[in-house]
Amino acid sequence: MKFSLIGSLLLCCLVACQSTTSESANHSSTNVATRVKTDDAHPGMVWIPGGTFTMGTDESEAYEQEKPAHGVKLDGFWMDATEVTNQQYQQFAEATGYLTVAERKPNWEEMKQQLPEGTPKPADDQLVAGALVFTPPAHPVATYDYSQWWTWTPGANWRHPQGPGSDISKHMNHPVVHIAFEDATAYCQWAGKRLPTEAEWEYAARGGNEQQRYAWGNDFRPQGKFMANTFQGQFPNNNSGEDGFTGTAPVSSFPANPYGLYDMIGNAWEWTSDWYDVDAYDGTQGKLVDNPEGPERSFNPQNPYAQERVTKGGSYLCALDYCVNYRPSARIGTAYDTGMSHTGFRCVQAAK
Ligand SMILES: [Ca+2]
Ligand SMILES: [Ca+2]
Repeated sequence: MKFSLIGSLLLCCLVACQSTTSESANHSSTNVATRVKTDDAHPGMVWIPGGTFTMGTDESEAYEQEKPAHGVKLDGFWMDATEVTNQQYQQFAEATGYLTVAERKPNWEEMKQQLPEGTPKPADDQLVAGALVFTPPAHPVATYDYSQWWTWTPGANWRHPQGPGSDISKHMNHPVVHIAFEDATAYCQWAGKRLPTEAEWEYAARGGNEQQRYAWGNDFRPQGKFMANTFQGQFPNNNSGEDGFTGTAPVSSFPANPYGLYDMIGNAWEWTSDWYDVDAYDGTQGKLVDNPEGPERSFNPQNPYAQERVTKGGSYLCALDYCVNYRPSARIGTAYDTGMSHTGFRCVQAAK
């Protein structure tokens, strides 16, 4: 068995990146003039001007949970220019003594609320602190079975991303990972900020490029250039690292979008404050929704017991032959209490 029982239980709480959509070709790119605005009162942040945009997509190859495209109106806000880094999270942890979910012994009473009724309690020696680490198999595997590459790893957390024996000392400018929803929320509150809503995140990621497939245009690699840290090769067993990185990359290793935001697409998935409901956009067609804050509850028939929040942007593990979630409209649910080696976040702040 590759997994302990507890790891298998936790995997029940995960949503798979769904199998591939095929890639569109021969699109053209649109250049949008850069309009980065910063100020001294918001260090490390950029201003996202208010406005309206089209959220979601009607693209035939997109996943159903991204449809229909609909109008959204947003107030302006400040947003961290980069994913929160290990260095920044360390400052928070040292200042507050905060322990992330992955650093705490699991609470069975809380866990079982997200599992099918009657799920047996694991042995006490398996209820240990840990997280899910991407562990590529040595050979091709069926891409519907994510237990083939996610390994429950006792001792894995943001300080030890690959488990005991690994550390972040040479990766302080990489995005912090193994961050559960409450870990991200706690950091943002400490910093006087909050998590973005899904609408804010998607609007910011688009950078003013309306309804283009990718955040930077319609070509995945304009002029052959990689625009984000994703996965090249055969997922999950052969990561060629053609873009320069097989794992996370230092933040801002790839070009910023027109608002001055780095790595909205790829590198680490990013938490938003919205509950994940696959039907969240039902009934929105033709409407202009004002500053939406998401649905009232989590709803995902593929993962009916989990309480999921929306994560956005894809990661270094999103591949052309699997997942294709490195698009602004892409959205998946992630169990709020799950830390994974590809999940991080950034914060926003209201205008003031
Ligand atoms: Ca990569
Ligand atoms: Ca990201």
